[in-house]
Amino acid sequence: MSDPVRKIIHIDMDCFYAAIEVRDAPALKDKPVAVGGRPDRRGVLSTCNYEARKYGLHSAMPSSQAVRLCPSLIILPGNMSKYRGVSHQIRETFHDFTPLVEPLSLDEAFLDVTETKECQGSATLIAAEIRRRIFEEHQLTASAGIAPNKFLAKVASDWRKPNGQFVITPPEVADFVRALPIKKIPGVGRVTAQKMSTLGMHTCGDMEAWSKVSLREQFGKFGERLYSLCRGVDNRAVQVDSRRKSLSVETTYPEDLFGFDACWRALEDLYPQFTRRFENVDSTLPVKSIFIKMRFSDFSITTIQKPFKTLSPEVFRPLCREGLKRSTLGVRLLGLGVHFQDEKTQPDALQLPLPFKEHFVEYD
Ligand code: TTP
Ligand code: MG
Repeated sequence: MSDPVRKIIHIDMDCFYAAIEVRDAPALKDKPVAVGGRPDRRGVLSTCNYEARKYGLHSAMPSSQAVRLCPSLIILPGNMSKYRGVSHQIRETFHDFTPLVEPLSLDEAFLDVTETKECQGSATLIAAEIRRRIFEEHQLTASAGIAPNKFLAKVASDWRKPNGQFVITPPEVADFVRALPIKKIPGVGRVTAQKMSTLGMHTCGDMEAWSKVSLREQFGKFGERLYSLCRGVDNRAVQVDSRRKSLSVETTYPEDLFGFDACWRALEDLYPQFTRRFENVDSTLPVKSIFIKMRFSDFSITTIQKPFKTLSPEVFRPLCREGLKRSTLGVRLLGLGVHFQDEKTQPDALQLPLPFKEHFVEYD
């Protein structure tokens, strides 16, 4: 017998950190507001409200560029413990509807409500009720996607942002994915999208014409996943015990990198992105090891790791040297990150200092 059709909700808070700041300082209402680092200290925006987005501002934009585009921008330093507190309370609300909750970061989670009896078992009504409660209890808005799997639910939660929800019912899946631009697929970044475009793939419908073997040839292991996703298929379960095993950031480069200097410069550029993600992570697990990932031009991957002692850009330097010894080919992708300790082992292992704490989902 085949499994019943699942009902998955993806909830994502709207401009989460900024929304909390505006809520707590009513004078900021209707003003462009960001949370992030100072423009004079090479800071970047963690996020900004929708008022600021009208000026083209977005997460990870250098704050100096942001104030040039929007001189009236108010940048606040942020308060992680407050955001964490709100996040945990919102999760409690999710648990009133299902035990199957998988938090992805402080402001996002998947819920499997296939067996939920509340709201006549309607996932659409459950999502609306959760958003209503979040607003009533926290004066914050959330957006939701409702679909038969995680991939589509995540795409759908972006469809009516902010403060909206969008449902994709099973009979609508085929038409929806056929028209879906490939850059909406989580894990497809700028470089991959560009490559797909040169191959004539602009929508999932275009990609459907490709065989699994050809997609694998072009995109490595990710190609196999793309084969399923472009058909709207994603069988991943909502994982309740989603204690993070690792956290990393990675980039595919428009041109292959050759030699230590080029790779090292690229890794130094990646490092601040890593620390930012770390700050948003909700993990209290200690770090076990640090690692670098390299994908060469033939798509082979190598990972170099060593036990964690301390965290700084410099500790990744010998790993970079080691990785480059493993191939003479150009490097098309670099990643760096940490593995977390299994909770059962070494409970007294080192904790990371506070500036380096959680969040990131890798689809690749
Ligand atoms: P997002 O959900 O990506 O963004 P958002 O909630 O601010 O806005 P949206 O309405 O588009 O969902 O991220 C959630 C929080 O994570 C965000 O408020 C701040 C933090 N964050 C960073 O610190 N750095 C980043 O690069 C990103 C993308 C998010
Ligand atoms: Mg959000």
